[in-house]
Amino acid sequence: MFEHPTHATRPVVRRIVLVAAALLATACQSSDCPEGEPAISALSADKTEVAAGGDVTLTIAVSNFSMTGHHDDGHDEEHHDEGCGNSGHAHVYLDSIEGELLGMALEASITVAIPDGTTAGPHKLVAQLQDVNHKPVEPKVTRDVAITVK
Ligand SMILES: [Cu+2]
Repeated sequence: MFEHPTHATRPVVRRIVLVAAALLATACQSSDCPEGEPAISALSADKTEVAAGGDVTLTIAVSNFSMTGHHDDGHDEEHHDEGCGNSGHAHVYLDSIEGELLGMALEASITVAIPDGTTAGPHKLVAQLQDVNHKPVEPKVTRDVAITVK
């Protein structure tokens, strides 16, 4: 008997969907596209006191987030897919996210310079997760570490 054409075409459609899913998975490895709520699980500085103009090296530990970079870092083009989610980098600000942007961390460690002229006393270095377009990950993920400027 004549079989309705949709019965014959359905397995082909399913195969195309599977191939497309496999290609997407290859273009964006699952380890680079973590799921779940992204977080900065730890933020530490290599020193607690620093002179204005001096350097501080921060170590940023993240969970459910992949440090893949951003759109204009000149590498890692395959990760510049909006659909990848939970990937990007971290901004480091002085005192608050409205404060001066000191640097962009593309990996777990970043050295930033405390600006000349920063007033002596207690300050904070604030790290915030950003997507590949330098937009804060929503809901916003920030963590700070206290430093004293001498
Ligand atoms: Cu950025």
